[in-house]
Amino acid sequence: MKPVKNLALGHAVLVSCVFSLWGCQENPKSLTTESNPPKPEPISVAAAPALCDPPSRPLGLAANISTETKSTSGSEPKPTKATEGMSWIAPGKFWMGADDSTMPDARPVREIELSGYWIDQTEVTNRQYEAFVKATGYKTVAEIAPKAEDYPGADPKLLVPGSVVFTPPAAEVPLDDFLQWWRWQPGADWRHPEGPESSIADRMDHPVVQIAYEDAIAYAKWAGKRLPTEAEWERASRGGLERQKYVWGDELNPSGKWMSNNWQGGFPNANSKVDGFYSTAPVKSYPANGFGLFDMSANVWEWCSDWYRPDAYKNFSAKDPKGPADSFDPQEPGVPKRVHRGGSFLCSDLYCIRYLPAARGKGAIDSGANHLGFRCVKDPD
Ligand SMILES: [Ca+2]
Ligand SMILES: [Ca+2]
Repeated sequence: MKPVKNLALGHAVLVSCVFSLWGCQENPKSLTTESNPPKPEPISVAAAPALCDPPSRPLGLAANISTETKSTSGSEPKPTKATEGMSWIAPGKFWMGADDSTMPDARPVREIELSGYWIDQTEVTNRQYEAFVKATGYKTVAEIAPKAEDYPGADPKLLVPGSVVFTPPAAEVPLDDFLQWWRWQPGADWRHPEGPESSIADRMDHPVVQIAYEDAIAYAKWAGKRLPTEAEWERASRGGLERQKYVWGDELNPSGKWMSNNWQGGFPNANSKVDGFYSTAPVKSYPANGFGLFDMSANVWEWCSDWYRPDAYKNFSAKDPKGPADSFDPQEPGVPKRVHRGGSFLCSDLYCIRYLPAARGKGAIDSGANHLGFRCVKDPD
């Protein structure tokens, strides 16, 4: 199979983004940690960076929980080989979004009706992605060098295959500069999530990462599936609960347990791993939600098919919304972005608390990272 690299954007957005963020400096390490950094404090939405997006506080929604509107029509289609490992989400309505001032892009809260669909119970794993690559010979975006003609003025030494990798600083740093913990890493790709010296050999049941949007699309087509819309993803994540803070309910640690793989301790330098994992965890390491779905909160962010706009919900269709017709991120105008959902192992109460069902993320379509993967959905026959 011919490697897919036909998006005009290709690596352009990522690399140009990286270049612009680094001020086109040849040595991004010149952006060093302050010798005496102030104690980190949650930063404002306005100051939020692009890669982890706005931090926010817990939703604080009232506990007057109602139950999701159940399906009133149709019966569950019979599982087949094609839907193995998937849960059926029956036709029905749910409340989408959050009335929270720290997440203005999740407003207004809307009642949305969805047709039924199947959804993967887990994030796509390295084992599953390897099967796809072995069957097709597919090469991911991160494995293909950017073309010099696409990057006038770029340092040729940086025009090599690679991706973005989280790298913790040695000490506390101000939280308004994500270049303190993100770096461009030549040789980073899905087989080498943190760079050429890293491996997935002991992570075959972890979610695949370093996946750009077109890499997720290519897998989904091969599997006879597609990416979820944002509405499909959010309804599935809520597991039948309505307006609760977390995908498992309204309490962060029921019975003292951590219910998802996020980040505890000081961000970004001191992960105490109270939940058991520093970076990705094997899928199904935490309890499933009410729909039998795992890791709908954190572990890795997941691509959705919607273009990202902060005002998307205002114009959502009441039934089966597919998202806006184009993309606009005020933080990076001109960079086409699709929606990410669910948060990741980097989500912290101190920074980027977005392992919440209503929280939205977004990313340049050609940009993978080592905290970004996906899962698929499938329409009934
Ligand atoms: Ca963790
Ligand atoms: Ca996830």
